Amino acid sequence: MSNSQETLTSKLLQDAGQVLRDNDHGHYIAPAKNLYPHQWLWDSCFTAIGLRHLDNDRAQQEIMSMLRGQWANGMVPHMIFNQDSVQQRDWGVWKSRLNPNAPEDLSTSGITQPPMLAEAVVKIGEQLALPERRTWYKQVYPQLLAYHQWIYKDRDPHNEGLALLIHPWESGLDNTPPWMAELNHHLLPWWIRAIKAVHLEPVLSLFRTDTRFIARAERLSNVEAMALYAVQRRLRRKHYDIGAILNHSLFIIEDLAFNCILARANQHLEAIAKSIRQDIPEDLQKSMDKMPKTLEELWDPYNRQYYPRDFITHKLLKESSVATLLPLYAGTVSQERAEVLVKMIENEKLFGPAYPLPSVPLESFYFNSKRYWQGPTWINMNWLIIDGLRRYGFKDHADVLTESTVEMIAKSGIAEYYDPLTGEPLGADDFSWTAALAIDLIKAKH
Ligand code: 9WN
Repeated sequence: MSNSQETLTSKLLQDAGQVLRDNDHGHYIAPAKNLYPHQWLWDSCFTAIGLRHLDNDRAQQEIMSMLRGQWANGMVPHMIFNQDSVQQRDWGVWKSRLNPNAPEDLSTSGITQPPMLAEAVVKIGEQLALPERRTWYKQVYPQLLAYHQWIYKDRDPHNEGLALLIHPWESGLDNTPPWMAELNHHLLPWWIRAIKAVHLEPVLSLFRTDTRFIARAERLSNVEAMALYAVQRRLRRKHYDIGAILNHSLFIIEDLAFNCILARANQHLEAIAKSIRQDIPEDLQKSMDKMPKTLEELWDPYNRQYYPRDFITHKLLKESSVATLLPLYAGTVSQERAEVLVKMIENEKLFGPAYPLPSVPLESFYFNSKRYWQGPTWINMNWLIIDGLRRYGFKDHADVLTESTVEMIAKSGIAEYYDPLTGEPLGADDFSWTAALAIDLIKAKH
């Protein structure tokens, strides 16, 4: 590393630490100021993964704080709401207590997010000597186990070995093309169709708060944003009861990103259980064992890539996104398949622009270098894929991507996402998981 690179890296480490301190609400670290005042599930996990290098106790607290929101049925909600009165509007929208499983003493959303918890627990554990690590594992294991049991019980009703999602927010990649294509083709509520038909979309801006903070071109379109709220209201009408939702909703997807993360989370859960000499309950083990085979059902031999699948029709949803590369992180696919994915990363027309990895391949109809999950580069995706590349033995690719990622953040600042063509920062400033994962990419010893 040259002297100037070293200076940039140490400045980035300092800035990243500062962002985490600034976004700290005491018992949890919010994703960013203004736009995201609440606690989000996978944000807290990514944040803890970086925070462990600065303060491992605080990283543990971040996880325990997220687990306060766990429902009686085991679900870990995707958000715990900030209880300040200013934010009441948000939890008023969810009304999670319509469901008897929701906690009494805090307000949460009624859906989940990708299961990054086990990964964060293990990464925190790596910082501890064996006896303390076991104590930590014992502390979280019952809740972690209950969460995985809930995933399979509620979200795999046909015992397929794949989890289904009921809202794009659960995928964490809110307006990702496969979900948006489904939404546009089949599921827009009549009133949004009517507004579209008479070209009145701009009126919808009146109902949005996010675009007060972030340029409109960098967020979801008005139609997408309203459609996602409409889906949320449908879930609320069903009191977030999965039986009722499955009976009525058509918007049910076996999401690729979520299931790849689940595959890896299962491996971590098994390792945690083994280390503290616990047996995974038989039902859960059976479901988890289905994973390598069922993930392979999402492979499309024609386009030679992985896709999400419609739960009801079992049709692959053939719109490509960065999730296509996440089987590398899952670690369950063959070396041969991993090589196909690596070729896509190398391809300049797909995932290889100047500032990779774009959230949508460049040649996709949906690609827009500034629009949220439809083009920009997100650091959590890079982190997951770097981790997968290393485990499949693509060390050089992992090193190159780590370097380009860290350089981009050092040059452009700690943003929510980045333009993959120019490296320009986009979305919220001082974003927690970008800060935390930059720290981890710099500090983690491989
Ligand atoms: C809805 C907090 C979250 C991330 C998601 C990202 C975005 C929320 C939003 O922000 O989603 O959950 O308001 O758009 O898509 O991945 O967890 O950072």
